[in-house]
Amino acid sequence: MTLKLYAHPFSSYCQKVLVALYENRTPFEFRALSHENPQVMEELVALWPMKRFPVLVDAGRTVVEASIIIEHLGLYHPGPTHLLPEDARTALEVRCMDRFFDNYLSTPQQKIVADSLRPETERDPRGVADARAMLDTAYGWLNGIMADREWAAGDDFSLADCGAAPFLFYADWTHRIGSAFPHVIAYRQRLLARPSFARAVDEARPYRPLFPLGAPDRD
Ligand SMILES: N[C@@H](CCC(=O)N[C@@H](CS)C(=O)NCC(=O)O)C(=O)O
Repeated sequence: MTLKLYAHPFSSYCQKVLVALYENRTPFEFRALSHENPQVMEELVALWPMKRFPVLVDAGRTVVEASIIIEHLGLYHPGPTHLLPEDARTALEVRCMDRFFDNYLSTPQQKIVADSLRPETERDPRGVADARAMLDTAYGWLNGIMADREWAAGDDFSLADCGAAPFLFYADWTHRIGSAFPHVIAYRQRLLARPSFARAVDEARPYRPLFPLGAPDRD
């Protein structure tokens, strides 16, 4: 086995890569980050001083950033599910949607959660209000896009859906997707029913008590 993934099962960006690995049943070694095993965290920091995860090591080569890891898997370990279309123009739409989910769903969602972990005196209410407003704007835009699409970039499950799955999952827990956005709610349900993501969600269930805002009793 050449692949090692440094990751935590409850992390959204790690789930993004896990969905890609599970889609193609790609074998890998899960280097689970945990307080009980500081050596794995030390390995991660040595590989990637940014201390962000997931990080993939493929036969000694370090690959960082979830989207790049998924593209790397497609190039070096392809499987039946092509997460990046071969046609460059179709691939551009996939990458555009992937950027949308990272920048306008995950980033504000993480901002809200990270703020809740700060001491009261170091909180940033304005930043949190802006993040909530951005999530509402993102839900509205995505609702229009998903009105006539099954998956984020059209008919085929892609890289963009790998990120959309965990990001919409946690965004809804953080800032509820209102009934004004039925196409986003339906898309989130389709993602939850996708076996690759359902597996990632199930594997992360034991960690739900760790969700800083309190995990809702659903999903
Ligand atoms: N741009 C990175 C973001 C990765 C990221 O933010 N990962 C989170 C876990 S979901 C993390 O490393 N958190 C640790 C920290 O913020 O210290 C990617 O696409 O992989």
